[in-house]
Amino acid sequence: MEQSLLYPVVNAVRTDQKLDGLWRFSFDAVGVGPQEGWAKHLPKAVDMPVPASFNDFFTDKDAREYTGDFWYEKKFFVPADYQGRFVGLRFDAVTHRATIYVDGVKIRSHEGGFLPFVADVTDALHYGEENTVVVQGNNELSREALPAGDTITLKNGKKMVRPFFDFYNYSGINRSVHLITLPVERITDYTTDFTLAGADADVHYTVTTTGDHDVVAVLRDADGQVVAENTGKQGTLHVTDAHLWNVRAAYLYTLTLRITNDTTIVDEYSAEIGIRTIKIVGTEIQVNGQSVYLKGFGRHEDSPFAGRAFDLNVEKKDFSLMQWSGANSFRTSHYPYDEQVYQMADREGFLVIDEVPAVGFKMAAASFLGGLNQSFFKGPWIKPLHAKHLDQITDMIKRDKNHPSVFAWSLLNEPDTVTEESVPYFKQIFAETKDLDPQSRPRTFSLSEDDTIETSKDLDFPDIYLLNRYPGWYHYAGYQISDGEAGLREEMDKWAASGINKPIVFTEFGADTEAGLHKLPSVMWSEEYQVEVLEMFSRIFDSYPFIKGEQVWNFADFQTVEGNMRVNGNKKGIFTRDRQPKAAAFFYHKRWTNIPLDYKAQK
Ligand code: CKX
Repeated sequence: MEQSLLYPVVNAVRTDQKLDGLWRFSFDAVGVGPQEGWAKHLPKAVDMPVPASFNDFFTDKDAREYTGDFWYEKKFFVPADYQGRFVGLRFDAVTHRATIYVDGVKIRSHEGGFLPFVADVTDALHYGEENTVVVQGNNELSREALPAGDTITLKNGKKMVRPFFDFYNYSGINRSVHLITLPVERITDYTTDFTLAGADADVHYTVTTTGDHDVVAVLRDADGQVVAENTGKQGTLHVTDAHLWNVRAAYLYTLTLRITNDTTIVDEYSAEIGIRTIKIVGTEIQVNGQSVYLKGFGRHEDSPFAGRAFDLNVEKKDFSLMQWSGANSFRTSHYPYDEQVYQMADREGFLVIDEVPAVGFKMAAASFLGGLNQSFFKGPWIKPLHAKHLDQITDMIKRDKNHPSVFAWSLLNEPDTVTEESVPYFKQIFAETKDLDPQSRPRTFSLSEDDTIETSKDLDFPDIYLLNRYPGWYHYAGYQISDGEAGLREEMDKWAASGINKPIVFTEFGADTEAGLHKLPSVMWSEEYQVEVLEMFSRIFDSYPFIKGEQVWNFADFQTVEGNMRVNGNKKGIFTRDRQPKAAAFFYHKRWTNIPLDYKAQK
C-alpha cells in the first residue's frame, strides 16, 4: 500500500514539475540491462513520448507485440534550493511493473499498471545538478497478477502475452511523471464524509500528517467565500444552506488543509470536494436521499497512436459526447483511470463506478481470448493474486475516496462465481475491504452471463448487482434475437420472483458494429442491427422496476488482441475509435435525454 497518493498541487509550499515529453527508450528482450549498467544510462535508445503506450508507434510487429522488460531514461535538473525538502518522483501509472533508479541507484519497485506511486528520491539526488531517472518496466501477464493472463514463449524465442481479458495490453509510462517537492512536515492524506440535516450539512474530515503540529481546515464555496473553519486533525465543518453536489448538477467547495507553526505555513493542501450522500435503499440507488437512474457507458482509456495513455484532449471530447448522449454515469472498466478523469467527472456531475483491474478471473469465459477451461479460483496462483488484488483495491480507494463522482467500487469484472472455490475468495476480499472507505460506498462486481440468480454462489456479497449480458450477440444472435429477448425476460422474471431487494444495473450489453455498414433488413455487424439489439435491451430495462441503470458496452470501439472474434478490435462502441457517432449514438441521445434522473423512483 502506498504511503501518500495525494494528487500533486502547486502552492506556496508544494511544487510539481511534470517530466512529460520525449524520454529515451529501449527494449531488453534478453535481459542484459541490469548487467550492462542500463540503470545508469541506456547505451542505445530511441525517443519515446511520455505519457504514451509504446506499442502503436512501431511499424514492426515484434516491437508492437513486445513482451518483457523495457527501459526509459530522462535527464532532469534539480535546483539547489530543493535541498532540505521531501523530493519525490510521482508516476501516475506505469503498466504493469516498474523499478526506478536515480543516477544508477535503485530507489524502489512497484507493481500495478493503473495506479500511482511515489519514489522518494530525497537522498539520492544531486542538488544543483542534472540527474538521470531510469525506469525498468515490464509488461508480462501472469495468473498471479492483475489483470490476469499468461505470457508464453514462441518457438522463435519471442515472448507474447495471452490476456484473459478483452483489451490490448498497452504498455509503458501511460500517465504523467511528476517531480514533486513537499515540506518535511506535511499532509499525507485526508478523508471526508457528510451528513445532511435539513438545508445544512456537516463535513466530517480527518487528516494525517508526518508531524505534531495541528491542522486548520477551511471550507470555501464556489465563489471563494469561507463557509466553515475548524482546528484539529479531525473535526466537523458545519455548512449552513449547503449547496449539494448532484448528478449532472455538480457544486464543488474547496477544502484547504493547513499546518501552521505560529504564523508560518508549514504545509497546505487544497482540493475540490462535493457534499452529497450515497445510499442503497432496497432496490433504489439514492444520491442525497433521491432515487437516481444510471444512464451511460462502460469505457476504456483507449485511443489511436498513444494507446492507453491519458490524453486530456480525448478525455474532453469523451465528456462532451457523453453529455450530448444524455448519459450521467460510467464505469472505469476495467481498471482505475487517470486521476484527471475523476476531477472532470466531479465537475460535470457524473457518477462513476470505479473498477480495480481484477479482470480475467474466469478462464473459461475468455476462452476465445486464450483462457483455459478450468476453475480459476482452484489455481495455485490464488494466494499471491489475492495479496495483489487487496493491495490494488486499497490503493484505488485511498486514491479516489474523496471524489464526489465515485459512487461505487467494483472489485472484480466477470469473475467465476459458480464454483464453490470462489466463495472463500469473495468472503475474504469483501471482509478485508469493508472498512477502507470512510464514505462506505457500495461495493460490487459485474456478473457474466454464466453467473445468474440460479448459478452464482456469491450473490450475498455485492451491494448492487451489476449484470453483463449478451443475448443478441454471443448467443441468440441475428434472426434468433427474439429468443434472446425471451430468455432475458425469463431471467429477469426469476430475479423478480426472488423478492430481489438490491438494485440491478446492466453494466454491459451490446453488439459489435462496423461503422458505415448499412443493411435493410439488418444483419449482424450493421449499424441497424446494433440499434435493434439496444432497442431490445431498452424494452427489458423499461419493464422491470428493480433495474436501476443501463451502461452500454462500450462508449467507443477499442483495441484488443487480434483473433477470429475481433476485426481490429472490439467494435461494440456507440462511437468509433476516433469518436464519431454510429446510428446507436443517436438512439441513445433520444432515449436518455428523455429519461428523467428519478426514473422508476418509488414515489
Ligand atoms: N465482457 C462474454 C468483458 C469486456 C468485453 C466484452 C465483449 C465481454 C463479454 C463477455 O471486457 O469486451 O466481449 O465485448
